[in-house]
Amino acid sequence: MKILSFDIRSVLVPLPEPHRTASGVIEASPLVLLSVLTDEGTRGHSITFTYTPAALKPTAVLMKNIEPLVTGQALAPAALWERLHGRFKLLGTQGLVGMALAGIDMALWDALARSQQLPLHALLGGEAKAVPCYGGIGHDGEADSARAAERWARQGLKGVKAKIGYPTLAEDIAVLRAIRCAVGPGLAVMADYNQSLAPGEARQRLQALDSEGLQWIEEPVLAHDYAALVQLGQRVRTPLLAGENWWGPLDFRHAFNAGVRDQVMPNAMKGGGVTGWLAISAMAQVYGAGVSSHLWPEVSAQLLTATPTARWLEYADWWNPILKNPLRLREGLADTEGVIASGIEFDNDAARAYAA
Ligand code: SMN
Ligand code: MG
Repeated sequence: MKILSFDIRSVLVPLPEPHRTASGVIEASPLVLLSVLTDEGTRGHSITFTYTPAALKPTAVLMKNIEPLVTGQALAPAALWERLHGRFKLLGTQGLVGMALAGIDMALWDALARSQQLPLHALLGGEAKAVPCYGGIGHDGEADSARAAERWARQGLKGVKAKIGYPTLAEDIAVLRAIRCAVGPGLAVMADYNQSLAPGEARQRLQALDSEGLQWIEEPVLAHDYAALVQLGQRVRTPLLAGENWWGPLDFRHAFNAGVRDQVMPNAMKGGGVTGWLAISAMAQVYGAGVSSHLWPEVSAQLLTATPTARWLEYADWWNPILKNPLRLREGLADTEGVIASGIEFDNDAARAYAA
């Protein structure tokens, strides 16, 4: 089977509610929707979330410019990943190039699984398994964070994750306690600093949070300060988690080399698509590290199902408006039963309505 062409669309999908982060408010998801067509008529789809509208068109243009390197080639995603990454060694495969390559890789794997009418996890050799899901909460203060947590709990999610890193530790604690109060003792509560602390302050704040019963504390310090993360992990009892900002298997290798052991959280796009995820998953398996996902719920549900050390899926409904069949949840677990490929198929009317 050969790859014929790309269909690339850019959309801006408004969020149900603005998501406040330490680096600004996300009001809409800038998404590149890629559909690859094969000479046997099979299509494969992927979503590339560019975080900021400023990166939307450049990412779409990059994908279009990479199309001639892919068309006419056999549908062999892992081999193509290797070849394409080879072609971009001089420029580097982080940032927009990495995002475009990952979007292409995810669409090719989707096409391969769809051509065999298999769920992606089955194509990868996995068997159906229960992956617990949690919902994210923005930098919303005490009352609104608690309300958001309650909504996730009502939907049956098994955990909630709050963005913290308020001006004071007291405010961080107040938000986390309000959330715990809202969801009760049965749900996992996670906290995310989004890289906002210097190592010294991180040590003080995280030691104080050790008695809050958190499932994990995410990205307390700069994502690429692996040494600080590992040192912090030796002084804090709560598990630490990072990985959503690590680019491809090589950044994960650096993290494991630095001593990260307990768990990691790849992002299906920054991690290098499906092919990158498989390398990361294999490393995590060798080191005995748990793997949780960051956004990309549909493809991540499939990937975690095929990941030996899978832990949690980060659920988000932001991209549901442009999907025919968004990821289903059953009692707080990702429901991949009956899903073909990654499950991603675009609602074309919606894609037109949100065209950027
Ligand atoms: C996050 C980052 C970027 C966009 C949304 C959410 C966050 C997370 O770090 O872990 O969910
Ligand atoms: Mg995070």
